[in-house]
Amino acid sequence: MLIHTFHGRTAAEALSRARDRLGEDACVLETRRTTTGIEVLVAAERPSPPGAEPPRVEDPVHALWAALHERLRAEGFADALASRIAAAAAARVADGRAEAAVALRDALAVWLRVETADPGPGALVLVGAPGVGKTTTIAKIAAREAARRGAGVVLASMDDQRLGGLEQLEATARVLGVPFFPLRDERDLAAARRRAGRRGLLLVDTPGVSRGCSAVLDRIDALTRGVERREVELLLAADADRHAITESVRRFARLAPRCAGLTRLDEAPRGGGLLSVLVRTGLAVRHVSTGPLIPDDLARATARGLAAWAIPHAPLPSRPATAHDVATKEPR
Ligand SMILES: Nc1nc2c(ncn2[C@@H]2O[C@H](COP(=O)(O)OP(=O)(O)OP(=O)(O)O)[C@@H](O)[C@H]2O)c(=O)[nH]1
Ligand SMILES: [Mg+2]
Repeated sequence: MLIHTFHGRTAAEALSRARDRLGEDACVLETRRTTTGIEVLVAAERPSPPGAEPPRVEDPVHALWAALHERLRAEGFADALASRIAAAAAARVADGRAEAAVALRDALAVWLRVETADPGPGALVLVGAPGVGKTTTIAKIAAREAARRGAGVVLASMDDQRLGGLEQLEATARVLGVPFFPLRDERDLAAARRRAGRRGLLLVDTPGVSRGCSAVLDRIDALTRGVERREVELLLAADADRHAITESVRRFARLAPRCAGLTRLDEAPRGGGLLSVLVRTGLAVRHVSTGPLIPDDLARATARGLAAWAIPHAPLPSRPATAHDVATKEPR
């Protein structure tokens, strides 16, 4: 892949030059304002053959839309969303009001929903596919909520199927100095809820629900449905593919998740697939996890932070996300 730079008074003019020279394969990486106009950084798979007829550019804004659309597709965005975002961004980029990545992020952020309310008081139940990061994330949330609230945080786990499932969280609870309850039946749940108190927060870890394993889902639903002020947060792993994420949203829909938590942002090579599913399903995001460390790698989601994570300034090499990139600070 070769990188070229083109100048113009406007981005449309610079891009038109790029298209004349490199043809439709050219992909805009960046637009920058300079003292004399706009500079466009363009990647092309191969140089145009010497003497080749330059391709005609009929509409520079359309050409810009096509380049932005292509770039979003390369970041994993679904076609329909990529079209809309590129359309919203193209006009701003074409007349020099914003550079490409900023215009795309702004256009994407409008479509993303975030849950700004803190969890609780009540019970927060974390659910998700096996290995998505439920136990790690609930431990991070417990550490943060214990620091924020001071008291009234209780950890509980329904994960008695996996060897060591309960012990893992019990050990975390000991370190954090919060009570822990294994949940086998309604009586355990009622006791844990009482311990948290009316204004407290009960955090419930659940076993992973595999595809087609509705018995585990039934058990989670049956046990937690009656608990006062239940909130379900569905964890989605950012490094899973778009179809697996869509299937996971469908699988857990019957628990009526209030919001999603996103894990493994640090491991995902591209973010477009995940965000496309979120936009299509209208799920709001509350927590984002950017690494395995407890309690460090957890933050509250912001639409702009998520957009910046999914549309990096330079698509190659990919840049690992940090909690700082994708989040705001927890409210004190
Ligand atoms: N890189 C990275 N690793 C993570 C993240 N969250 C969790 N992990 C790791 O992923 C692995 C699985 O995490 P768990 O918290 O046990 O996942 P789980 O959903 O509880 O798994 P099951 O209970 O078996 O369904 C562990 O090695 C965690 O350290 C994250 O955001 N980024
Ligand atoms: Mg677990």
